[in-house]
Amino acid sequence: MQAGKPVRLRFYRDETADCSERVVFEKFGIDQQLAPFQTTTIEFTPEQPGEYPFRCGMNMLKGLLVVEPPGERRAASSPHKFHDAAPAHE
Ligand SMILES: [Cu+2]
Repeated sequence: MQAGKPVRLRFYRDETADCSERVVFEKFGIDQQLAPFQTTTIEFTPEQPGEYPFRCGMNMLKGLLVVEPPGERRAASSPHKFHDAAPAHE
């Protein structure tokens, strides 16, 4: 993700177990309930670069959202650039 750009995350909860009932992004003040077997969309805009952990309500399931400074990621992650750099093979 890039700082200053809106983020849209879609969580599909593929079970009814209590553990996956909530997703929490503490730094962004998000504590969202996830309905079983449905997709829940979470949107926010990280303004500062950094690493932002997210987790379930019980702190067992975990993930990490990495936010990079504006503009920095573009060159390295461009699918076109990657494609062009690959050797031709036919
Ligand atoms: Cu849990």
